[in-house]
Amino acid sequence: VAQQLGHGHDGPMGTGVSDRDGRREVAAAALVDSGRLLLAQRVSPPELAGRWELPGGKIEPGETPAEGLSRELREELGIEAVVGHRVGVEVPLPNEMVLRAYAVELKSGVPVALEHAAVRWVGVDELADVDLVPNDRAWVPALVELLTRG
Ligand code: 9L3
Ligand code: MG
Repeated sequence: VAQQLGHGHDGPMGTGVSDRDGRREVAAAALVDSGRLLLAQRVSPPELAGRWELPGGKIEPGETPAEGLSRELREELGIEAVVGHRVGVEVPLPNEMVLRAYAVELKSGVPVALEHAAVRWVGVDELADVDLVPNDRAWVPALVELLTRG
């Protein structure tokens, strides 16, 4: 109810949209097209720069996760996308945030690295060798399944 009314939890980083437990969500896209997964190479912070992630970002107050993730993908990659079901485990982040992945389908456009160093498509056989950001590594088994079974 709190989220529907737009009254997020006031955490240490300020007011934001939050779930039942008072956590702000970061949503990431498991975007699969033609049997390959889209990865994006981070430029910041320094400890994550050069490593690969599922693109996405913080859900803003008043947005559903699907709306917020669609916005992030428009901003970061210049694409229109359809956000589907949850994928893999949820990952606790510092500052009362939680990271969740969603299966995403490309609706229109071609992904371009507007806020990343680069983007790349990887097949299931390449996934284990990618230098993923630590937070996203817990998703590898679920991503393998998504790429294998669709
Ligand atoms: N994060 C981790 N894995 C991801 C994404 C999209 C984000 N796949 C972490 C990095 C930041 C925080 O979540 O600490 C917010 O993400 P962003 O706004 O820097 O993309
Ligand atoms: Mg981001």
